Amino acid sequence: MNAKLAIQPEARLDEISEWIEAFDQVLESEGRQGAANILAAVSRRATEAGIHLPAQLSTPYMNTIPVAEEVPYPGDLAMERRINAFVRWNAMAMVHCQNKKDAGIGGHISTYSSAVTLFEVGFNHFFRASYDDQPGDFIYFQGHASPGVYARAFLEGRLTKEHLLNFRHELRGTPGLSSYPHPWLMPGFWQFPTVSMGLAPIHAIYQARFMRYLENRNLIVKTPRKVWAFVGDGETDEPESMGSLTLASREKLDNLIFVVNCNLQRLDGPVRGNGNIIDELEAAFRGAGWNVIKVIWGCEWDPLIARDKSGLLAKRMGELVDGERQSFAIKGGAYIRKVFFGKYPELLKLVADISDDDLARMRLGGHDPQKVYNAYKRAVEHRGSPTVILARTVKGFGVGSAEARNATHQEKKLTDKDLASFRARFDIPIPEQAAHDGTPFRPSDDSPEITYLQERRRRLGGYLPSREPRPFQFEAPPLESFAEWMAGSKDRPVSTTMGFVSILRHLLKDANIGKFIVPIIPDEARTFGMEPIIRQVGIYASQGQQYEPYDKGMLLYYREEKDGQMLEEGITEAGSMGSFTAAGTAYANYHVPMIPFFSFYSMFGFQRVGDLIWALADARGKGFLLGATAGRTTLSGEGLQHQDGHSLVLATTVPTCASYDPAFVYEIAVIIQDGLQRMYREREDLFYYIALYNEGYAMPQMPDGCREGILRGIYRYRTAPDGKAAVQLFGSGPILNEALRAQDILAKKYDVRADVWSVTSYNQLRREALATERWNRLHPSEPEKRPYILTALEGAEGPIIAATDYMKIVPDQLAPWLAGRLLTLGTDGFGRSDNREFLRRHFEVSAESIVMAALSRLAREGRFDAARAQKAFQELAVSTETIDPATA
Ligand SMILES: Cc1ncc(C[n+]2csc(CCOP(=O)(O)OP(=O)(O)O)c2C)c(N)n1
Ligand SMILES: [Mg+2]
Repeated sequence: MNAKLAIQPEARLDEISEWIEAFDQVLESEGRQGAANILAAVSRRATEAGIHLPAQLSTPYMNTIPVAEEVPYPGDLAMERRINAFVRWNAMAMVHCQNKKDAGIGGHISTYSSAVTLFEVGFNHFFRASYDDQPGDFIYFQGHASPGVYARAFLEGRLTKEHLLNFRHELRGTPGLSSYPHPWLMPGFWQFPTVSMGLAPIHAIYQARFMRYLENRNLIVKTPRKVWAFVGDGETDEPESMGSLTLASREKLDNLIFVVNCNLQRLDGPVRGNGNIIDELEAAFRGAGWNVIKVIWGCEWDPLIARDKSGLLAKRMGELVDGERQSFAIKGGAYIRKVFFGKYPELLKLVADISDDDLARMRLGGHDPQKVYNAYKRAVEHRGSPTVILARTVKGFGVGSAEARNATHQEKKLTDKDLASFRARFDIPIPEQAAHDGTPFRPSDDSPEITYLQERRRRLGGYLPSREPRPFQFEAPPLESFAEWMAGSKDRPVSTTMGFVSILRHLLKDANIGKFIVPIIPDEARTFGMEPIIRQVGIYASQGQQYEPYDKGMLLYYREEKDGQMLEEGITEAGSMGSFTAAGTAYANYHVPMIPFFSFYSMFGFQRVGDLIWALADARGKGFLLGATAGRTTLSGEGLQHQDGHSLVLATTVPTCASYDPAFVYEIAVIIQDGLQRMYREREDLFYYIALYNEGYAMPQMPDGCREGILRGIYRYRTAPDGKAAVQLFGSGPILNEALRAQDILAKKYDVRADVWSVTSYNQLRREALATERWNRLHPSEPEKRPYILTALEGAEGPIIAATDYMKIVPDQLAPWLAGRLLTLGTDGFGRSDNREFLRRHFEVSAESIVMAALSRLAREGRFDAARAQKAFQELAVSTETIDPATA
């Protein structure tokens, strides 16, 4: 019998109570562990008998930690309550004042109002800062709670009143505060950009994993430090929030603590009006192997729960949907009595001696420091898996008429009445004037509150958040050490991907920097020919290799090691970006200059994980992103979803991303060597995107004098065979070969001379030209400067035909400086499954198409016979009447 049984607790009640009694006796005599063992054995027996009980992933709607197991609060509760009141006030005041001054400037009051206790218990008792050589905790703060973090820093004396009064005014000559956590904007303060929902959770998981990686590779010492992530309950709907939970449990990341601020609301309304977000999250996290701690009810509920012998209170707590729970926070004590307790007459008796006002004041768990403290303590002490704390709070807690309302998220200003009630509710001890105006207020340095707060932080090592990059020693390998790749492949066909892999293998052996390199791969190593790297440095496996790989006898066996260097992430580009970001910011967070090289299928890069790349830039991340299998016509066979013709367009949108489209392996060597130098030696905050292709061809020797051109974006690769060129051909990536073939055809068949240029980066050329042009615009009385693109093209005449395996808009970026000379061929439109020859013909980027573009343009300029040009289309079998590939 395999059917699932429907459990009917009412059936055979007598017999069931006998079993329960027997169990109670076992519990008493054997203790909790003994009772658990017996239950597990009975459950096993039931399975053997073919009985399949429904999986039990959620527990009653109660606190996970029973009162009897709580420890007393170690701090001065009354004092901390006053400090909370000050932080609350200032967080509210900074948003309130700014919106009075500058209507519509925005900011959030409600998110932090619900999170105050969650943050403050952490600040006063748990969050460890780094001091001397002691590394601190990492905290991912809920982005919309930033006013609270600023308000605390103000009380700590790290920020001034001027800072608070310039919240969201960053461009006024006085130091302002950025809206949300942005290390780019406040590099000494924020460590982690968190405001794009879902990114903090995934980043925190991969950060905790990367911490273990560094420990297991002996690059940092092992410490009990933690990664805390404060997450909104609405935020858990983002796939990135929940998508990597099993990695955290699989890797036993007990250095990771999620705190989900369960105020049951998101921006528009309830997170699960008709359901129950806490139960849902409990089941998901528990099912994923996390330690779950629910903090639902505050201390005021304890005596009621203790007196409830009928179990009805627990039943009532669990049977509501979240839409109903929201009403209890809004409608006051009489309503709570009538609707919550009144459902069962027995429950009304429980609260008979409690006034309506007191009923309304019964706190939820997330607002009770005692409950929050105990949950944090358990989480910190827990071993073997990550912990999630599901803390029940009220959105807009204390924000007068906005509390728990659907619109509370957007509330920016309080009315006079709300201000007064806010102050009264939290008993905020501030002067009358500040209270009336709603302006920031800080007690004096020697006040008991500030003294207490400073002492707590002193004991925990200092202030948080704090981003403190330190100088580090770094020797980039000199260009000469790449001689092998400068020399060319001696006619052997090699792809730029293969060339890159061999450069990476070389770097991994480098005595100075080899150990800092982190190769990251999302299940694509074989596609890129990276198997030798698996063998060379091993795949990081925190458990080591617990099996004998079947291919152990082979040279390139699948090698996993506890101190393996490569991160084989499986099929998750988002997760790989999590690792890339952790590694690429390790120079600041761990003071170790880790150098990530993340190679991925380019089509599944920028357009899939673009927001994570943006956050990497915000975090001042470094490293190399390698968009392999690049190009809409070079990746043959795969078709529409695989062929990438636009990553370079997206790359140019990220201000700190230097992007390149190299044709030859020596160009890659030059770019990587310079990148290491700039990012790690000169400590520029930028990262690289390099397009890598899988077409093999002979790699030439590096011509003299082209290093600067490679780095700046263009150099003349082959001048016209004899005589002065009438036309200039630009090519990038493998399409450079098409330009070279076109150069031959033009010379031999049509007696037209052309120069061929390798354009390694239209993006970099445009940025430089824009910067130069801006300078010229701002300095009309000074001699004009010339953009590099014009200096490089000095003396090169005639039309310019630019051919690329990317969209036409990539070369077109230079149009403003090329005075109508530019004609672009590119791969706009959806890809197709076919081979390179047919793809290039379809997208009109073949050598023949380049020739025709040149002749056509020369004919229009009256420098080539038009009829002859028209005839040449037939000679070269270039169709003039096919459908435009851009719309095909
Ligand atoms: C990716 C993304 N989408 C949308 C938003 C806009 N947004 C900001 S806060 C918010 C609601 C947050 O709700 P929740 O996570 O429950 O946090 P709470 O404020 O309730 O604590 C939304 C939709 C965002 N910041 N990021
Ligand atoms: Mg919420």
